[in-house]
Amino acid sequence: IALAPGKTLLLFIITLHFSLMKLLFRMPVYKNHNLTHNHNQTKDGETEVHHRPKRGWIWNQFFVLEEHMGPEAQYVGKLHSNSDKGDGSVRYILSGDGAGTIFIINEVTGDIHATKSLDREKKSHYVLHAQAIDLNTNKPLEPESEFIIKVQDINDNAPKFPDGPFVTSVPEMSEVGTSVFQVTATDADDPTYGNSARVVYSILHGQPYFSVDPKTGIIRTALPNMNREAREHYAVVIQAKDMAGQVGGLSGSTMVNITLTDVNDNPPKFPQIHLLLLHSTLTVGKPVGKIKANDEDVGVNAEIKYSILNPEGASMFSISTDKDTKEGIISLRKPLNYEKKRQYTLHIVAENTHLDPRFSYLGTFKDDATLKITVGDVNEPPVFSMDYYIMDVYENAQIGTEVGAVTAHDPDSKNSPVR
Ligand SMILES: [Ca+2]
Ligand SMILES: [Ca+2]
Ligand SMILES: [Ca+2]
Ligand SMILES: [Ca+2]
Repeated sequence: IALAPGKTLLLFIITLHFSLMKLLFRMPVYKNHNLTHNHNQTKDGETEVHHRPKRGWIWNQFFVLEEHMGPEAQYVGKLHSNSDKGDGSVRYILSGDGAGTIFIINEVTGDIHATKSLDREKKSHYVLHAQAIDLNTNKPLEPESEFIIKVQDINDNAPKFPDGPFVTSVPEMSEVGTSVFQVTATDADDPTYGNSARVVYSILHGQPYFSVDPKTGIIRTALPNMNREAREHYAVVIQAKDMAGQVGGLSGSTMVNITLTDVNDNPPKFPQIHLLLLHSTLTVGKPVGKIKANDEDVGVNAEIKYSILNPEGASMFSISTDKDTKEGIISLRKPLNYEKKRQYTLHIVAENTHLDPRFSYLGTFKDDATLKITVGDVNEPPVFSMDYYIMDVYENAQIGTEVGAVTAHDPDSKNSPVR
């Protein structure tokens, strides 16, 4: 912008004059007693100096330390006008938050003290107004100014887990590092100053099975092949410590109850060889016996389908699964004929219906058993007292081992057990 030479000169003079006025008459001289309060520590531990703007005749911010326990009132700062010649003709007046109750000013010297212990977590700053009055003229020496007394944080609050304890789960056999749960601690101290609210997580109880990320609080599995069938429940205790986890920090802890959920990593297994004695008058279509394969898993992972493999057995008997007991229920397809056939052999297979391809390397998830069926005659003594009997023999039992007793009675001799 092109200006006439005279005009440029005039602007310069006005600027210079204004600056001189500020230097001579308006320069603030009020100091906070504790210079360290002018420094704010950043989260990374670096110290940066805050140059407070000099507005009007006072600094716009004072600091007072919270939870002050000393016998004397805590010095906050001083109001002072350059027009104060020290002859007692100036009165300093404080108004606003806590003026006259918490913050007391010496009207002559301008010294401000805090008379009570303050809690930053209840109220972090106070907005006040300052006036300087000339007693001779009863007029303000300075324009009324607003300033803030900021309550400086100390680390007087331990981290807390307000929502704990927690309940969660993770599938068994999960890969190491699988995320299970995230805990978050709260710390009421000032998150913007120092490390009073800077929390680090650690695991107090639950190793070596689980770990926790020190920064995020994410709990992960830490051990491979964690087996629900061996151990299902874990009580993990997580600690949060402020001061970035350093010695002297305050800490709080919470419990995370972790349950391993089931995956299908166990095949069904027949524990025994079965013998079945049948009454020859049994009805077609009705259950005549049952057989059970055990599966260490639960829910769908333990669901079993039974089938009869040999055609001779399958033509005479059928098998279905009892949904509640997971037993194989054997029924007759055709009437028994004691005179024609008294022995049957069933080759029965039990297999899981919900397979997990991750565990196919463990085998086929099926097991088979042989069931020997003997048909008893109703017309001849001894008479069976029940429709059928199951006698179980452990697979590795020695030949000749007693496998069970059939309770029966002979009509001719009283209550003599028959073996
Ligand atoms: Ca704290
Ligand atoms: Ca605090
Ligand atoms: Ca299973
Ligand atoms: Ca399992």
